[in-house]
Amino acid sequence: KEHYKVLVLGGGTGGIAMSARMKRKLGAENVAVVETSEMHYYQPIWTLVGAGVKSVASSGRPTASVIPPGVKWVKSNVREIDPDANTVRTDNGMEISYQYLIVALGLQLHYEKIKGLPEIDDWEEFKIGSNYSVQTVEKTWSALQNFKEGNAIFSFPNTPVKCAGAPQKIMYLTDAYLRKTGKRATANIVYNTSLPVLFGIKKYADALWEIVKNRDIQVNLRHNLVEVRANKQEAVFENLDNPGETEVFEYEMLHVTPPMGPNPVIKGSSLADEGGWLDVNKETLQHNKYPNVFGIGDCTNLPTVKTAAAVAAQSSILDRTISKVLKNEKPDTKYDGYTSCPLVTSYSKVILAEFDYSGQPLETFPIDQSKERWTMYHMKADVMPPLYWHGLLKGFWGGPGPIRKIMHLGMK
Ligand code: FAD
Ligand code: UQ1
Repeated sequence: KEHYKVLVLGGGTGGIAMSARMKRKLGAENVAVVETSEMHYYQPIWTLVGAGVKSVASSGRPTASVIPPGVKWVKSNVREIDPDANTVRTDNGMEISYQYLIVALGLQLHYEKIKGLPEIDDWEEFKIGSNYSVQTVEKTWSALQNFKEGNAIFSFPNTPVKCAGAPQKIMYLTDAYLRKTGKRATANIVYNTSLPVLFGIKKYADALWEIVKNRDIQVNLRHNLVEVRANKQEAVFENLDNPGETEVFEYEMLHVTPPMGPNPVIKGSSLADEGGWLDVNKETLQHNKYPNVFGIGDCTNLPTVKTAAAVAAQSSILDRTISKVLKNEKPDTKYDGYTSCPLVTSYSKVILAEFDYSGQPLETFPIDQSKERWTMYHMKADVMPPLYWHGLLKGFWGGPGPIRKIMHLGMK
């Protein structure tokens, strides 16, 4: 039986960032991370992979290369967490005990909940794509290139999602692509979302409504994708305001954002809240029942939008919380819910949404970020990837808070 002072579950964005920070604090030999995947992916760039701007290869690096040198990599699946016994069991039969546990297991995609959705190998034939997984993101680009005429349909599920803007970013890129290739006149672009709004924050929603109007994009609120009849190229949506009532849309291209849910390992443990998400304090990220357990990222019940930008801000807070707990002091720094969603609106423009728990914009730059800007596109496409690989994953980038303070010096 192995023992570590700090055990990290999950080697995604939050898990690797925290492994790097814990190594710096406690030494590599005191830290282990459990991750089953051979590859680590920078998921935010998949938006541009689906639109043919970047390659899928550029989004991934071997997990071995992102685990901080000296930190132990347990290459297996977490099967069971027993927080009362401070142990974790893995699929390869290991039992690992810990003094402190950091849970960063992400969320689960549920493509299987959409009735009739074909096997991924057949998606190209059926003109289906999805930017949400490494197996399906290139299918989006195929569907775009194969588009002739008809409906391009984009879905948004009736569950929490990661990066709530991503389901519509690919729609704006599709609009731009079809205009560029002269096919827009014979295309209908339709956004069918389960939400009652286009975007959760009014300032950005207003800007996006203006864009869909100007670009002749149809938005149907409270429409939830429940079935795909691939042979007929039909997508069936349920009207959430009138359950049981469905509407069938023929499509020439379908972009699926799958239903998402909590990680089953958390859901099946006493670490979960009623919904199955990791139950943490929303200011300190310490578990609400087990003081030696902490959480970060998509797996938690933090009431903010799940993004890598949020993970960055959370990583600096959690670092500080753990420092305090190690010294037997009370955690003091407070997470404000910061999250960010670079809303790609064309091949050269981004609206940079940033906000906090209050639902109010919390913008880094002293300019109106609800305007489409090429500077922000450049940031998304060229600045963010190196910031991710060399800043966030190495434990150096804790979100733009300090930059925001400098940028707003002397202003209100
Ligand atoms: P993840 O990075 O998903 O990591 C979870 C890890 O846990 C994975 O490596 C997984 O293999 C591992 N795991 C799961 N179960 C087990 C188990 N039982 N045992 C062992 N390991 C396990 N964010 C932004 O900030 N800006 C954007 O523009 C943006 N765009 C996005 C666009 C798309 C299409 C997608 C899909 C995401 C986007 N995001 C964006 C969101 C961002 O990628 C995630 O919020 C972020 O990666 C969450 O980090 P995490 O550590 O919580 O989870
Ligand atoms: C961010 O910190 C981050 O994580 C590295 C992202 O994920 C890719 C983002 O998309 C954004 C926008 C931020 C916030 C950073 C700045 C400079 C506003």
